[in-house]
Parts: sequence; C-alpha cells; structure tokens
Amino acid sequence: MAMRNAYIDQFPEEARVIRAALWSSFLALMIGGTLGLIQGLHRTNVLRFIPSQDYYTVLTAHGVLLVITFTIFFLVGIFTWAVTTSLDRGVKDIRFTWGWYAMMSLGTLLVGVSILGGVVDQIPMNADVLYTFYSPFQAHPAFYVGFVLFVVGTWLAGFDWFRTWWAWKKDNPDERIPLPTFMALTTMLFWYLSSIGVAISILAFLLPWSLGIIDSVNPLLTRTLFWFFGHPVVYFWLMPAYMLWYTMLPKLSGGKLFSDPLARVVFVLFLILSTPVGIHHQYLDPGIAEGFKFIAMTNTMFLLLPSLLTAFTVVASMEHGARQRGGEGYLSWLKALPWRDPAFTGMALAGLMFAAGGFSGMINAGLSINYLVHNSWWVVGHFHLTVGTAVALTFMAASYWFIPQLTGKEIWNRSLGLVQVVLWFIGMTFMSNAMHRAGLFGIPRRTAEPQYEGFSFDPAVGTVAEIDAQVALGAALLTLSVYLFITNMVLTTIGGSTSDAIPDNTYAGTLSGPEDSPAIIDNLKLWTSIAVVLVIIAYSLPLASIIDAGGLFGPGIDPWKPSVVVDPSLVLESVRGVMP
Ligand code: HAS
Ligand code: CU
Repeated sequence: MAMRNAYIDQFPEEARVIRAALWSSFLALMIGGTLGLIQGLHRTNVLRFIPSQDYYTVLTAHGVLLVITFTIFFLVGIFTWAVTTSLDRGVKDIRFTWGWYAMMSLGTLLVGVSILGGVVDQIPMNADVLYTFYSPFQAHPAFYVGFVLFVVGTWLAGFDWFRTWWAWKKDNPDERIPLPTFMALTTMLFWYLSSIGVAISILAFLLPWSLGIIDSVNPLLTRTLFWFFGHPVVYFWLMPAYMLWYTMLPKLSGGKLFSDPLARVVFVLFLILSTPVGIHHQYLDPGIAEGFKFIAMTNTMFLLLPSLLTAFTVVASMEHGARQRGGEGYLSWLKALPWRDPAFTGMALAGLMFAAGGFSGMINAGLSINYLVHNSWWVVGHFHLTVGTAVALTFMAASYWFIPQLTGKEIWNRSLGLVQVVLWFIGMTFMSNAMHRAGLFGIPRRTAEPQYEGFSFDPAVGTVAEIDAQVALGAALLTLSVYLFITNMVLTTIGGSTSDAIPDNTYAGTLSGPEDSPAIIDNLKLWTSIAVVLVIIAYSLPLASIIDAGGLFGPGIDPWKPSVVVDPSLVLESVRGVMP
C-alpha cells in the first residue's frame, strides 16, 4: 500500500484546528447566506418574511456573518495550512493555536447574540449597526467587546505564524521565505497596521460611549477611523484568495506558477498601499478637504497595479498548465483546462468575475464618478463580485481540495460540487449585474423600502420590475448553491470513508523561482516601515483637521465634564442657608 501524504498525515494536530476554523466559517456562510435570501426577496417585494423594521438587524447579521466571520475564519484556517505546509513544520504550541481559535469563537458568539437581540425580545441587547458600525449608530457594549476579542484572536493567530517562521529561520538562515508563508506574513503586517484604526475607534470612543462613560463622539472621526481599517480589510479577505490563485490554480491547471518574484512584489505592494486609501469610501463626507480625497484617489489608482499583475501572472500560469496538458492555439488552450474539477472551475470562475468586480471598483474609485454611484445598489453589486465571489467562491472551490486534505476523505459528490460552483457564477451574474444597473439610476442601498412615494425610478434600459426579478432569481440560485456546498461538506465529513487516493499535500512549483528576485524583497521590516510612513502622510493632516473642527468627542464637548454641574458658590449658599 502506498503511503498517503495528505495534510492530515503530516500535521494531524494542526489539521484539527484548521477543520474547526473552516467549520466555523461554513456555519457563518450558511446562516449569513440564508439571511441574504430573506433580504433579496424582501427588498424586491417578491416575498416578505420579516417586518421592514427588522431589516437592519437582518442586514447587520448578514454582513457581519459573511464578511467578518465566514471570510476570516477561513483565512486563519488556510494561513495555518500555508505556513505549516510551506515551512514543513508544525506550530510551536498547539494549545496556543486552540487559544486564539477559542478567542475568535467567543468574540463571534458575543457579537452574534447582541445582534440577535434586535429581533429576540428575551435578549436585552441590540446591535443594528451594520457591519460598518460607525456612529451615530450605537450597539450594546457586548457587540464591541466581542468584536475586539475576535480581532485580538486574529492578532494572536498572526503571532503564531510569525513565531513558526522565526523558528524556521533559525534552522534555515540562508533560505528565502517560502512563498505561501511570505504571503501570510505580509498580509498580517498590513492587518496589524490597519486594525489599529478600528481598535482606537472602539476602545477610545464607541465602547466608552456605549457604556455611558462619555456622552458623545465625533461621528466623522469614528467614520474615518473605521475606513482606515475598512478598506484594508477588503484585502484581508482577498489575500487568502490570491494566495490560492497563485499556489493552487497553476497546480490544478497542470502547470507551474509563472513567476514567484512577481507574486512577492504583488504582496509587498498590498502591504504598502492597502491602508492609505480608506478615504475613497468618504468622497461624499463633508468635513474632509478635496485635496485629501484626491490623495486617496491617487493611491487607490496605484493600488490597481498589484491586481493587474495578478491577472497577468495567474492567467499566464493557467496557460502554462493548459499547454502542459496538450492545449494549443491563441485561445483554444482554454479547452485543455480541467473544467470537471470543481476546485479548479470554481477558482477560475471566481477570477473571471473578479475582473468585472475590479472594473466596478475602478469606477467607484474615481472621485467625481463616485458621486453617481455612492450609496446606491451599484456598490452592493461591486462587493458581491469582489468579496461575494472572488473571495467566497474561491474559498468554497478550494474546500473541494482542502477538506480531503484535512479529513483524509474523498469529496462525497464531486459532480455536485461542479454544479454548485457554476450555480454560484450564474446566480451572481444575474444578481450583481442587476444591482449595478439599478444603482446607475439611483436605487439606494441599505433600505427595506427602496420605493419612495410619489417618485419613480426611470431606467434608461429595462424596467425596475425586471431588475428586481433578476436580483430575486440570483439570490435564490446563490442560496441554493450555498446549501449544495454545505450538504457536500457535511456528507464528506460525517459520511465518506477514508481513502488512500487523496493527493499529496503540495502546492505549485514555479517557472521562475525566488532566486530570480533580489533579497530585499524579503525584507519585511523595510516594507512595513514604508507602509507606516505612507499612512502617516495620508492620514495625519486629515485626522488633525477632523479633530480640530469637531473635537475628539464632538464640537465643543469636554468629555470629562460631569453632566450634573456642581457650582461651589451655590453649595456654599445653601449650606449657609441651613446654618443658624
Ligand atoms: Fe471595493 C466599496 C474601490 C476591490 C469590497 N468595496 C467596497 C465595499 C466593499 C468592497 C465591501 O474607491 C463597500 C463598503 C461599504 O459597505 O460601503 N475596490 C475598489 C478598488 C478595488 C476594489 C479600486 N473591493 C475590492 C475588493 C473587495 C472590495 C477586492 C473585497 C474583497 N470599493 C472601491 C471604492 C468603494 C468600494 C472606491 C467605495 C464606494 C462607495 O462609494 O461607497 C481594486 O482593488 C480592484 C482591483 C481589481 C482588478 C481586477 C484584476 C483581475 C483579476 C482577475 C484575474 C483572472 C483570473 C481568472 C485569475 C484590477 C486579478 C481567469 C480565468 C480564465 C478562465 C482565463
Ligand atoms: Cu475601499
């Protein structure tokens, strides 16, 4: 019998933590996806399960569960795989690893319960604050505390990977950082930098405000601190997907990664540029000077570069794979790709949709054209292509490869997996295209009742009813796709029998390896310092002027002034009054 060499055989202990993380992620996907269907049908008036007053609660749960819980639990699982596999060494202390997993779970529980309080009378809390949770919305303190625990859990996870790498470096002083580890570490570095913004926002302002320690906050300041974190977080979701496109797609295509140095440059660029662009979410905020917005726009346009490089490198690697498999011609090599493999097809379709999502992002990023699309359904279309497909579909597709690695079992039904990923692609084509169009003629986002009385939207092409029908149909197909995915994963894990035919735990080799790039590329300290300097340049003046105009806690407000004013002379007088 041939020796099986799957991940679970190499790292049985780590495999258990990663399985737990992925299952937390899948659970969030299932609940969050179901809530998405409720909203999609509600807004389009196709079917209404909830009163409109509860729409914000449902929307908050949908957003938080999908963009925070689903994505980040998957990330910590897959980065643990990446670091241990590419360094060929386990984590230092598995109890520590379980520790951060437990902390993230506890945080999720607190956040989840406080949101649930918005619709369950027995829970005396609410947190209808959307996943962007900046003031003037206010949540129960448990929401903020839970969020902090979750984020600190991710910080510790990063520390776990860093110290695994430090230990490896001691044994291998002259070697280049293996690519998957390089990707995990650079991603964590910009995550540390950017989550400082949300940490300050919560610990200095939102939590004390929600606890009643301070009476008011400066809304523009908490918004700005949120977006300081809120833009980089989108790349925090994207980087594990990129890692999978660079390390798994070429391999599944039957070839090698076109260029390891180019991949490193891409991750360095994300480390440097992810944070100083957050103001592109605030183009319409009054109180921030146009000049600062212009700087954010310029940085954003530079930030297109690493994604355009990725498009080139990943497609070139796929083409190399296809040609190894006998593919020929300018485009007919595409036919030689392994389209029956759900892991491959899901990731390739995710990449294809991201090309469209990237374009709508470029449009968002234009300072003047943003006025047309901001706060409209267009933006929702944009992020369902990016986080909702590039990331979500890649994660689901990759699971068809990873779950066998982590369980030692074959996928219960691979053909169903193929149907599932294609269904996602079709559903999202309907939904996101219709949302983009709807936004162009002004249909707003974030509302249960998009129709206003005495006012009608006039689409240049098509009708509102037709657009609504496409959104509802798309949402239904997407939800069906989620359930097919979950069913397949559950039956694989609890049903399937262990198999010896699980492929070895490896990732793609390279056509051009790390030795083709200068060693400075691996100098993480240098790139982090540059990132910090750019953040200071982009944010110090805007923050100073926001605080100057609106104070730390709102205009003219001294937070430490007690709300009951005690005037000493009055006290003296009253004391005198009772004296004989
Ligand atoms: Fe964005 C709003 C600009 C990327 C997520 N974005 C959002 C929001 C979310 C989000 C969630 O400048 C809403 C926030 C809210 O609630 O208010 N975004 C951009 C730009 C990019 C971008 C310039 N966004 C993302 C990614 C996200 C994401 C990635 C999640 C993961 N976005 C904005 C702006 C706003 C915004 C404004 C504010 C809008 C407003 O007014 O509120 C860029 O990073 C995009 C670069 C991407 C490309 C595409 C490259 C193509 C590739 C595909 C290769 C193909 C393959 C497959 C591999 C240039 C890499 C080939 C297949 C074969 C078969 C051959
Ligand atoms: Cu952004």
